[in-house]
Amino acid sequence: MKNVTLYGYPTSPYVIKVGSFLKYKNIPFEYIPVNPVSPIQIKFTGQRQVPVLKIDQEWRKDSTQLGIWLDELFPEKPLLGNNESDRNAILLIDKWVSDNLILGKFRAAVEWEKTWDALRNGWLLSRAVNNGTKIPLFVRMLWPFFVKKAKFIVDMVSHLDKKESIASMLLFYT
Ligand SMILES: N[C@@H](CCC(=O)N[C@@H](CS)C(=O)NCC(=O)O)C(=O)O
Repeated sequence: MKNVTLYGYPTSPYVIKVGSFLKYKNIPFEYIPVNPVSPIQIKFTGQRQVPVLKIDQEWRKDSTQLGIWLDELFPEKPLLGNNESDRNAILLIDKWVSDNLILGKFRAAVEWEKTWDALRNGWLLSRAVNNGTKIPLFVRMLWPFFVKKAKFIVDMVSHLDKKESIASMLLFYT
């Protein structure tokens, strides 16, 4: 039996994606919440990006690559289907989820259309983070502003095609 550990910020959709892969494949794993303010739990990786998946002594990152890795190590219940054409279709859907669906949510956190909704969402996220790893109350209060300014989110959103409205991007993400 392999030792599987998933490390991630409690609010990361990419972490939830990999957690879903593991659950779908019935692979027992330990989840270690990572503190986004000071990610000491993944210090051993020398970087800050989650999800990080550790299987026995090896660790890797990037949700799509992690799905491919899981299928290689645990071929039961393949995530990528049973033939080339299924695999290509599934990878296309996965790319849409990663690049559009998830990024639509990130975009709403950066481009506040309704201030109170954005604040409320930010505070809800801070509660989820605090449930995993404790963060000070004043940091929780400021969380919507940290998310709005978070470099990796701002960078990802800056590459988005803005022709589609946020409302339309989020239609499928409620
Ligand atoms: N392409 C990556 C994206 C992962 C990602 O952007 N993770 C965010 C959390 S949602 C992160 O760790 N950001 C912190 C950073 O990159 O410094 C994946 O699919 O896993």
